[in-house]
Amino acid sequence: MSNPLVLIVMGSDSDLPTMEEAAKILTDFGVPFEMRISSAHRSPKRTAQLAAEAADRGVKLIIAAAGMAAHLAGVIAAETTLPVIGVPMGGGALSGIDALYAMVQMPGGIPVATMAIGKAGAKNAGLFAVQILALQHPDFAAKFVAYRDKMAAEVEQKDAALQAAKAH
Ligand code: RP5
Repeated sequence: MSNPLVLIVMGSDSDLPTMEEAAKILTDFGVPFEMRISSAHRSPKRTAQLAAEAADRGVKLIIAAAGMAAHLAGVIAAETTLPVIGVPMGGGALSGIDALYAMVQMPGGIPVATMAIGKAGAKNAGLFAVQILALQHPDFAAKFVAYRDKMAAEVEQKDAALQAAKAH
């Protein structure tokens, strides 16, 4: 995509199935985004360059996903003044707790808005990105309100189905 508002960077192609959850949300809301694979450890120079150039390309925020010793979001945050949303990947010997701790424990001065581990975090990263963009894009704001209303209606429907099943 030539003019992405959101840049999704992940440390490995093994993160892609999880990060598709963020991509799905951005696609549903009509947010232009770009997905890249770049590692804080395996390709540090390219990662730094991606982050440093993002703002000049029109990107408004970056979603960074990594597992294990997950430095990607912090490294990216250090190279840009754009807001960075971090998604710790599950898996590995410590099931994502390692990535969560690495990502969430940023030293004061360089924030990373860290989401939950895995697919829920990836989905919420997409939604959080929409919320930030909605501050300046009324169309995204309207879609976000509709999304929330739909979610609430679905819960009510599920409750109604439960009550109906119990009545039999
Ligand atoms: C991290 O190491 C990646 O973000 C990935 O979650 C994890 C494992 O990478 P692979 O060995 O599967 O490429 O840098």
